[in-house]
Amino acid sequence: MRRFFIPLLVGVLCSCTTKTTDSKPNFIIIYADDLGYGDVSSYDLGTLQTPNIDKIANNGSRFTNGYSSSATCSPSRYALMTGTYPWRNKRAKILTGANLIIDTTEMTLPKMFKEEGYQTAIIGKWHLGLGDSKINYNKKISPGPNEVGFDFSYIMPDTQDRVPTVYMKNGEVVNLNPEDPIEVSFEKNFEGEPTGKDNPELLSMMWHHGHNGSIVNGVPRIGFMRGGQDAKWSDIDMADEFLNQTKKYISEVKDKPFFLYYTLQQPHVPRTPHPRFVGASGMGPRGDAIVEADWCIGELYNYLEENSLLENTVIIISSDNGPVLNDGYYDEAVEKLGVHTPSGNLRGGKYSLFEAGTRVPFITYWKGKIMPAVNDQMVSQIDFLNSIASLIGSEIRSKDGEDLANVFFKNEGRGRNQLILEAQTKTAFRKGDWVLIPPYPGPEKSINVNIESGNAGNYQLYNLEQDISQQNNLAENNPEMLKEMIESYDLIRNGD
Ligand code: NG6
Ligand code: CA
Repeated sequence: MRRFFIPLLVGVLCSCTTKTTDSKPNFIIIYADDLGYGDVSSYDLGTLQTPNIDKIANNGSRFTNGYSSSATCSPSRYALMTGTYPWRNKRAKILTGANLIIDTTEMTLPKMFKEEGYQTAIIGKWHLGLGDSKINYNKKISPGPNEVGFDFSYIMPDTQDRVPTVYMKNGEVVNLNPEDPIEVSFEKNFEGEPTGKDNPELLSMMWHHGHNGSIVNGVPRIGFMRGGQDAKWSDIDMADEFLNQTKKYISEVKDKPFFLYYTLQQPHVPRTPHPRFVGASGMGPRGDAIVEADWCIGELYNYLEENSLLENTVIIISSDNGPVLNDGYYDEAVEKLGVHTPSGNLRGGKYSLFEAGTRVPFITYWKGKIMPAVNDQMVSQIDFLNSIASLIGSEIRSKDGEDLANVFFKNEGRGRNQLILEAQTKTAFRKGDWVLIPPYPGPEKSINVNIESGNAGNYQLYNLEQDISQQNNLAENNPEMLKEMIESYDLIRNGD
């Protein structure tokens, strides 16, 4: 007996303290910004062509009922990182120069990966806030991505349309000259600095609403900035910069499992495709920026293939929220759209409680492991944490996520039965094929962005199986279903 006991004990101890990482696949989540359900051509709902995403989608699982958690950016990103509904966190709204909205004690996707022996990185847009007091860009800023689980971060702090227009690497502004410190304000301009509002003659892109603060590279931004001249990014080179950073990162870490969160800036405003993509779509800068993003994804795919990493890397592609055309600049997105339909056959778009706010392109790919299929199960980005944890052997589970590892990575089994959807702090509810939108005050359509908000005086109830475009409100004629939906919705919203 004794002879067997000791090796067994050693074996048990080893498995608890040092986790084996040999067989663990790498993970890359490619997260686009404002890419619509109809913007990816494999979905066959629009006319824009995205051949590189299609190649991945057609050889992996292409989800037709895949959701972001919110119809705007920061809340969706918060939910993806934490597996927690954004409406539970009062600070999970669209951020502008805000502090970090993830508690550093909270479990996150990258932290889970780290516990499993992974190396972790974010390259691209962050938009979850930085620091815990007034931000000083001239010093190392903490907490940020590195304090919530990323070993390496190379980020745009908020969005491309907000100051400061600088990259940050591991908490520090890249290329900052200490003799030319950065000052940032979202309240008032710095004396003597031109703005989009007062100096239209300096602009290469005109603002439509908001976006009339400091001018960088001829583009007016949200907020005011002074100094940091050497650190300012080049907008047209941003896609190449993030792509090159991802390749560099992979080349450095590829011998051990890694998680890379590659968060593209496209096609969020300002849309500034590199000149080699200008005119590529025939739809103006928005279409061209999507073609550019598609190219980046193709380049990354090729890089993985060339380095024999494809077989052991799970690739996920999705978007943080639905599409918008005019989001604050005159950039011909509306005029040159032609017959393309960024929202596909769905109603609404970015900011909206209707389906196109949160139902987004949603693709999982794992060469040789995920058999190609179109999957109609309901899934959400909020489920990534639990599902990936389950796949790689972690017991960590989040508050609101479900373990859909079989659905995501095997194309087997059932997805969610119900899901709360969020748009600008308002919530809707999907259960089965039914969607409930509670009454909300406010305009039915935002005049500036020209998107239906989902606000209405009465309850709205839609059946997506019969009416995917949400044209027929069935609330009045289906009092029992309405009651059932309200009860299920209240149970989650009012639960702890
Ligand atoms: C809004 C901006 C919009 C966009 C959005 C964030 C105005 C008028 N509108 O406040 O242009 O930047 O914030 O988009 O300033 S998101 O995809 O990051 O949520
Ligand atoms: Ca977004």
